[in-house]
Formats: sequence, structure tokens, C-alpha cells
Amino acid sequence: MNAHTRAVSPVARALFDKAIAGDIAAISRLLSSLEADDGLACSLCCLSWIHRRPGTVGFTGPPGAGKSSLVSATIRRLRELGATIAVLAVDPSSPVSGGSILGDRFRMREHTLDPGVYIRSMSSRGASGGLARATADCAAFLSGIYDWVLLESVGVGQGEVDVRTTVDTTVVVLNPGTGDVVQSLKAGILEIADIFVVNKADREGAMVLQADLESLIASVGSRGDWTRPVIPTIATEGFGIKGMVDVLYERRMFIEKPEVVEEHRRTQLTSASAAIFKDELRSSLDEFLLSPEWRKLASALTSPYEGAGEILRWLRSVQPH
Ligand SMILES: Nc1nc2c(ncn2[C@@H]2O[C@H](COP(=O)(O)OP(=O)(O)OP(=O)(O)O)[C@@H](O)[C@H]2O)c(=O)[nH]1
Ligand SMILES: [Mg+2]
Repeated sequence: MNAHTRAVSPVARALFDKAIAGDIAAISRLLSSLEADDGLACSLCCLSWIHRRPGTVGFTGPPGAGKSSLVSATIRRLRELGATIAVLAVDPSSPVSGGSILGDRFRMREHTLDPGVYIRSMSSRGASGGLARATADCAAFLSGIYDWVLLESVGVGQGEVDVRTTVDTTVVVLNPGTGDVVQSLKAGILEIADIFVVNKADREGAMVLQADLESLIASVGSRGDWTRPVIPTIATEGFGIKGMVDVLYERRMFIEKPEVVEEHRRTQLTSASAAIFKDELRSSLDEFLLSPEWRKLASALTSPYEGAGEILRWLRSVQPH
């Protein structure tokens, strides 16, 4: 783990300085570096976390809920307000939503020539959750340059947990008439949402879903002083988007409050640190389990608990480099 405690390399520093000044080629190179987890990645990650601002917003929800349409409408509104935006479109690896990439590209097309909008696709392949670990670093980095960083995460399930730790604000997108409320409770969506959007409000049942969500939120109480709003939208027509963007600004002001900022930062650094540690631990363990030392130990084992004990002993004996 020595790579993660090493001082920032001068090469990384130079690249970072160029990127933070808005050099698009440097921005792309830097993001590729973070994504590839190459020799510069650790230094760049460190710099990115130092410069990050609380403008990262994740849109999550079931497949087809209208996340991409909402992101696109949000960009439009933020541009009207003069803000600059980076979009991290996480290419889903799951076969369920794999077909949506083309559609997403199409929905983003109107923004690709706008110099105030930077769009980058990232792959989520290989990550256990919906967002690759590098996404958190890339989002942190881009937040230092652009006023807002918008992410769309793949589907429901384990992915949401990642969204929570990657972004400052999580928007959960649901639709009427799909039994989403019960399902989302099961998937722990209530835990992760900062803002609920009832999209496709042109469909029947939108008001019922909104009322259900509001009573659900009231029953579990607010998180800190932030009361989670439920906003009806029709993303394809731009309905409700102005109000939703106003809430994004309110949320940002809330996170920037001195009494919240420290706690927020601590929570995010804790999750990001734990994610890195788990990754490192997993690869070290995999390596150990292939070693001659383990083969010898495994031959003498009488139970898996004994084996787990041996692994624990090995872990305690591992010294940081
Ligand atoms: N009627 C209606 N249709 C909508 C609305 N918002 C989005 N749609 C449509 O719903 C479909 C899915 O929208 P997307 O924005 O691709 O949804 P998504 O959540 O990004 O989908 P995945 O990325 O595949 O999970 C598209 O055909 C949209 O045109 C809405 O408010 N009302
Ligand atoms: Mg989409």
C-alpha cells in the first residue's frame, strides 16, 4: 500500500495544474490515468480530493426511469443559469441496461458541442457495484473544474450504495404505476436518497406515488436537517426541472454549511478509504491464497473456520511496505 502514502509526483502535479486550468486534453489524460489506475493515479487522486467541491450529483433508479432524460434536462437548465457541467456517463456492463448506451448518447447529443459541458463515458466493468471506484476520483477531480458534475448510475441494486459514497447528492428517480415504492424500500433506496424525483408525472398514479413517498419520508424522519423532497417531473417536456435544479442549489448550500461540511467530508473520505482498502485487501488475499505458503497450510486444515483463522493470522503479520 506504499503507493497510496507516497508524496504527489511532480509529473502528476504538472498534469493536474494544466487540467485544473481547463486544458481539455490534460483533463482527458488525467481521467484516463485515474481510470487505468496507472502510475500517476494515486497522486492525481490525492490532488483531486484536495480540490473537490460539493457539486457532484448522482441520478439513480430503475432501468428506463428517465435518468438520462433528466440529466439532459438538468444540463439545459444549469446552462441557462450560466453554470458549467461535467457528465460522467457510466457505461453499464449489465445486460439489462446494456442497450441503453446508444440512447443515452443520443439524449446527450445536443450538449456535445457546448464548451461549457464536458461529457465522458466510463466503464463500470470490473467494479462490484454500479459505479467503478475510479468514478469517485474522476467526479472529485471534475468538481474542482466544473460547477456541477452529474452522474447516472446503472439500474437498481448494489450500485446505489456506490452512488451514495461517490456523490454529494443522490437523486433517486422513480416512476408511477410500477410498484417502485415497495421495491425501492427493499433495495435500500430510502437510505441513499437526498432527493426523490417522480418522473413520468404525465402517467397515471404520479400523485399517489408522491404522497406514498412523502408519508414514507415522514415516517422515517429527516436525515440531519435535510428534509428529503419529492419532486414530480416530466423530463421529456422539461416540466418540474426548474424546481428540481433549485433544490440542487438548496442542497448544495446545505452541504456547504460549516456544521455539515466537516461531517460530510468525513463520511465520504471514510467510504472512499474503505473502498480502496477492500480492493487492496481482496487482491492481496487472492495472491496469498495462490501462494505455496497457503497451499501448505490448506493441506493441514480440518475446517473452514480454522482456515479463516489462518488467514486472519496472515493478515495481522502483513506489514505495510
Ligand atoms: N412519458 C414519459 N416518458 C419519459 C419521461 N422521461 C423519460 N421518458 C422516456 O422513457 C424512456 C427511458 O428514458 P431514459 O432517459 O433513457 O431512462 P434511463 O433511466 O436513463 O434508462 P436506462 O439508462 O436504460 O436505465 C425514453 O423513451 C424516454 O423518452 C417522462 O417524464 N414521461
Ligand atoms: Mg440512461
